[in-house]
Amino acid sequence: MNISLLGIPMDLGAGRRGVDMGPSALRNARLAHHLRDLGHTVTDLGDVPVAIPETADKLSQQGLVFLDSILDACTGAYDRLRALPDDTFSISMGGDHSMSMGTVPGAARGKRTGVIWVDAHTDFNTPDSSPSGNIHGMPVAHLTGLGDARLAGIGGGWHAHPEDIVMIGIRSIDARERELIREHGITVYTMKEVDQLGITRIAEETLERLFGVERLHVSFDADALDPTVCPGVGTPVPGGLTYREGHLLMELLSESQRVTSMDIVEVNPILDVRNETAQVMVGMAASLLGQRIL
Ligand code: DIR
Ligand code: MN
Ligand code: MN
Ligand code: MN
Repeated sequence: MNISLLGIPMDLGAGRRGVDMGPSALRNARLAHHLRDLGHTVTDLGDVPVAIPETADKLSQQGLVFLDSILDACTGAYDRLRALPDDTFSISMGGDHSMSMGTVPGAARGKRTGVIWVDAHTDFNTPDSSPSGNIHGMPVAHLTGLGDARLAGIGGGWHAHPEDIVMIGIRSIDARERELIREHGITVYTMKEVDQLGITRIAEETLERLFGVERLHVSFDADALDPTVCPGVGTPVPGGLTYREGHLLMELLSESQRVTSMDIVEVNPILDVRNETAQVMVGMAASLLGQRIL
């Protein structure tokens, strides 16, 4: 398979600094090399230009911190991904999760696309519901067309259907965000369901639910995994996916041969221990792209 890597070195959407170094950390953990080992042809497209907090206009507009610069970065990512051939598998390397407002529509290429959101958080705040104003807590709401019209419009009118979104690993939701998730009927597998049902059943149900979509995108926030597995994240929440649960989910999605693109987000080398978090996330990508031991 042809795989394209795109870096979005952005930490404007997160409350803590450092995820702008995520793409470097993932390259350092030899993402391209591991994918080539699996027989893929890998092209690194380099990074999308992203402003830095020191020079960007922080001025929060209607509760949206760094709105203008995040819009520019997401639009840059959207344009790069949109221009790729349909059969190229894109991996977008973040960067904070606000980048997915550009990478998901870019990878969707105008088609009906299922979104598997692997995260400790639902990221379904709108500017009105957000307690922080941090845009990395808002990408999914904007992907469905809610919230700020500029952010919701990044994909040139493409939106995710709420029924095509499945979230896995969830264990942190803000009060008003919970109401929005219910109101819009988003499918959520919290850690309780992971414990009760197990990853195998969740993967089966997810693929069944997303049976009708043409494309399938996995957006993997490193904080979905337990902080003991991925310590290098800005908003760690205890009680996350184990190392094997993360791999099993990727392996089962890989077996389906239906996934067409991926984000790896929220890897924060400043908070990490010897680049472990990037290394774990490279392993997750390898499992999604067909790692076989036997
Ligand atoms: C929180 C934290 N729900 C917010 N969100 C995080 O600020 O909206 N998302 N950390 O990854
Ligand atoms: Mn997230
Ligand atoms: Mn998260
Ligand atoms: Mn729509």
